[in-house]
Amino acid sequence: MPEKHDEQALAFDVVIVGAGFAGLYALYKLRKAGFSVRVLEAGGDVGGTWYWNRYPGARCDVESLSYSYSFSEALQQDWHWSKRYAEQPEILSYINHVADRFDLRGDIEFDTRVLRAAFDEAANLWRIGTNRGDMFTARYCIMATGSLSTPKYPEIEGLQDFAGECYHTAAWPHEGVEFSGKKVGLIGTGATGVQATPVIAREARHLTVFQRTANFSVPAWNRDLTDEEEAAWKENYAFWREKERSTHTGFHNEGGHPRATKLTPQERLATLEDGWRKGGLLMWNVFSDLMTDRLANEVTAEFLRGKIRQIVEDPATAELLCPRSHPVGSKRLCVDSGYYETFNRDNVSLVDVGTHPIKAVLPDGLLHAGKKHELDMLVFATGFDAMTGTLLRIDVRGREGVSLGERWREGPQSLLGLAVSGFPNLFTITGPGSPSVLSHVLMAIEQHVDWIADCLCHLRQEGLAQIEACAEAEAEWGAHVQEVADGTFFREADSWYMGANVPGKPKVFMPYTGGAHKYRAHCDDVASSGYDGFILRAHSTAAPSAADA
Ligand code: N01
Repeated sequence: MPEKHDEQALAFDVVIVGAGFAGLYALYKLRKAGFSVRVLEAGGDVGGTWYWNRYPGARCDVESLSYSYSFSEALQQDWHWSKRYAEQPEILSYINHVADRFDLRGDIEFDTRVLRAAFDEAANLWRIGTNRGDMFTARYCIMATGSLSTPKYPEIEGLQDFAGECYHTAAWPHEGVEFSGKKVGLIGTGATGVQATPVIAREARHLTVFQRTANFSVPAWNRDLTDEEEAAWKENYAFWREKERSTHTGFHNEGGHPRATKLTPQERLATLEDGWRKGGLLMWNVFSDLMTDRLANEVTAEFLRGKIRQIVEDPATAELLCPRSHPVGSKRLCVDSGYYETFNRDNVSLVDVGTHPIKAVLPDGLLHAGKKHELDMLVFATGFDAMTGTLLRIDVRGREGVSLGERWREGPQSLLGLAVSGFPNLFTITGPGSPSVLSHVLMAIEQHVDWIADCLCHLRQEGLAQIEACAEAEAEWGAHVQEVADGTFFREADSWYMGANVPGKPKVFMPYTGGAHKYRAHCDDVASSGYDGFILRAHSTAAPSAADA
């Protein structure tokens, strides 16, 4: 560990912010390529999302044999996944195993939150300040800060006055939470709330779920993996990885889905039943035109509403759980384990807070529609300031001291979700404008890290000092991202993809919907063209000119 405040000891080729899946792989890759690297991590250990989100029922909705690093064949072969969808503790053990296996911890500073990162033009360095009073310097700064890493709390009067226990699912106590004998109120019915509800309901004296918007959810049918399934992957990992890289979403089981409009009503129903039986996110692809054809979407929505009515015994509760405000898939599809069944329990009630919002938090409960709900515990499954929230909480300043917050006042602008004009030698992993959260995110992370590592090697080899996104190319890419999203139903939901869950946040559709496979090919073309759309400079200069390009 370097001596604090020792400038020499805090100078690196690369500083990476975050030690989740992205930061760890970036450290591994760049260190192997011969760069000196330091990772700064706010948490007490590795894991990112999987370090913080320890709420009951937390689980991955991408199949575990797929949701793992592909960069090491030996790692793929050695690691044993127990379930079709891995639960949070198992994923965190995997991440810890990776950190130990590749000896990564020695280059990570834990409990270190980055507060500011400023580009020093004269020195051609990033100066990165932390909550511990240290100032790191690096030629390159990589933000591996995650897309869903700043918890969002609800704006409800009296929140601070609650006298009982109060938790956000994304900041869950490491020692766990005791629900038994308690009256628990859960706010939020997105992917997190849907996972937590059945588990809390089994333990609590009473669970009240406060629902503002009903969401579509499909069963995970989670189960133990068989030896045969594991062997089938392990014998052919290279094949499965190639398959993942060739699909729109990065999922190995995507492809060959029919257009609903080409099927008879009976065939559509059979396809939907098959999708339900298989379960999981595959339902997002059940029809290839689900996100572009109204009939395909409405047929699927009605099918899913029918399933809710079959499962939930009380008709009024079933109707309340039926989503109507948005097309299927325009908000992240939830994947559950007994969510709808939970509302048949005597100790569970559902309260609609969409028609009338929660009025106030009281010391011993919630006030809603003139009624007091007495509670011992409040659980917020209220999501995140997604995609930009964590980046903008850091005071990032590029050339001429311009802040990222100012640059993104009207919404994020980024070239490929990788770099921002005016911020040389700064990279974002799975940033806005890349497929990131709409794809298999580990694939997306590996693709970005590989691209950045190749880029840094190229700069080193060519003796170049800087790379910066060109403003015109950035604007062109941003327009393309919006245009592709316009051709889908994604904009029709007030989702976190749109920034709609955070009051005052610009409503801009942030991820790239054009397909992970096409995006990957485009990034490869950019690199092989000599970084078309980027400005490469031999020396640090002030403002770029056309002659630099
Ligand atoms: O967050 P969300 P999340 N009063 O924003 C409600 C990933 N993920 O943590 O819809 C009442 O989706 C809000 O209501 P509304 C996945 O990508 C993956 O659940 O805004 N309610 C909504 O119901 C996912 O999409 C896994 O009207 C309030 C909920 O809180 C992303 O993380 C597991 C409220 C927030 O839902 C985020 O999911 C879990 C208020 N004042 C998550 N404010 C995997 O399986 C907010 N809400 C890998």
